[in-house]
Amino acid sequence: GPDNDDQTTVIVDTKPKSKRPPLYKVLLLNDDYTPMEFVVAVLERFFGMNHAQAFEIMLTVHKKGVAVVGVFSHEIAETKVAQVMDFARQHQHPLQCTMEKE
Ligand code: TYC
Repeated sequence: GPDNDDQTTVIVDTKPKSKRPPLYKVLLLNDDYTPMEFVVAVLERFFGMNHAQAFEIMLTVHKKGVAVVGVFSHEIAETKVAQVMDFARQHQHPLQCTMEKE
């Protein structure tokens, strides 16, 4: 056409991009050896839960194998995972904590 002589495809103003940063779920995994009270203490110490909340989430992990314990920015999620893994290692418990993009 007169304004597009070579008939190149022109895309005008696609969806406006709302640049929200991605969020990451922090997951706690069950195992057969970490004491229940240690997991409760982890959830209180690093995830700001009260004792009742922490006990409830610990039982969910114990019964279902895994639970989301929080949702954070990439940097905060990485810090939480590192804190939990360090604390578990210091106490020689095999507790595993991971993160995944929401
Ligand atoms: N399954 C463990 C036990 O019976 C308790 C436990 C709960 C371990 C949650 C890990 O993320 C966990 N002692």
